Amino acid sequence: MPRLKEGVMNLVKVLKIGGSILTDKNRSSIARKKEIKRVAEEIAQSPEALILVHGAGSFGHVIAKKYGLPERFNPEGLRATHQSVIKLNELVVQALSEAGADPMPIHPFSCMVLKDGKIESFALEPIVEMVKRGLMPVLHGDVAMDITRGSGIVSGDQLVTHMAKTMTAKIVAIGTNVDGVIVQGKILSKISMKELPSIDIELGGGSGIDVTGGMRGKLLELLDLADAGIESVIFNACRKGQIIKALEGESVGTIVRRAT
Ligand code: IP8
Repeated sequence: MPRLKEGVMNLVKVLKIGGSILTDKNRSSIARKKEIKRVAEEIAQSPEALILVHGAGSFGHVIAKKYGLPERFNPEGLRATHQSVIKLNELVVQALSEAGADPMPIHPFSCMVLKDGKIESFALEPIVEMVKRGLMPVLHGDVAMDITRGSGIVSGDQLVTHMAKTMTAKIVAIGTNVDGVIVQGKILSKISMKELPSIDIELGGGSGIDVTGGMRGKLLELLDLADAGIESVIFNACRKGQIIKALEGESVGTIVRRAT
């Protein structure tokens, strides 16, 4: 039996790797295999108490849009999108395991429900047990059942904030393909809810097709998390070495902090 890692739940780290890093966001279901391998190798160097979430990229957004999700309840669209994001998750899990980590896939569609687009409940026990036994849960943006709307989409960013809050994560790092929150050409070193109104117009939707709100959606999730007392960092995971730095709490990108 694997040894129970005492105290590990006090050290939980939640890392998200955006779908635009792992896939070509404009072309349906095209994985960037070299990038997946590089990202996996970096993550495998700092795997302790880590919960990994990855975006859906073109394995999710393009297909969801084609079927009119999340606005329409469409069983075929739900199934096709879910099966597609699972394929990306398999590639990530495989790369992590080849890099020497002990990843386990978690498909949110089967273990959570939304209410009005927000996470209402999530079966966290398996994730907690995995972390305690040294396994790395690997979750992804997914379609989900919604108790008021029928169905919806749960973004990787929602999963990150939900897990970071419920597990009081020590480190929350969001890897994107930009250097952080950029306003008037400059990377902000810090941002809080107070600054949001003045920069709102500049927050584009990100590149490619995105049904979950791009940088703006991401920031809103993280600002809420910051106001619940958990800081996070948005950084560029395309730059070699940044993932490890972010996981070790070094300064990379923009820190999302509580409004003072
Ligand atoms: O890429 C979106 O997750 P995200 C999930 O983390 C789907 O925003 C199915 C489009």
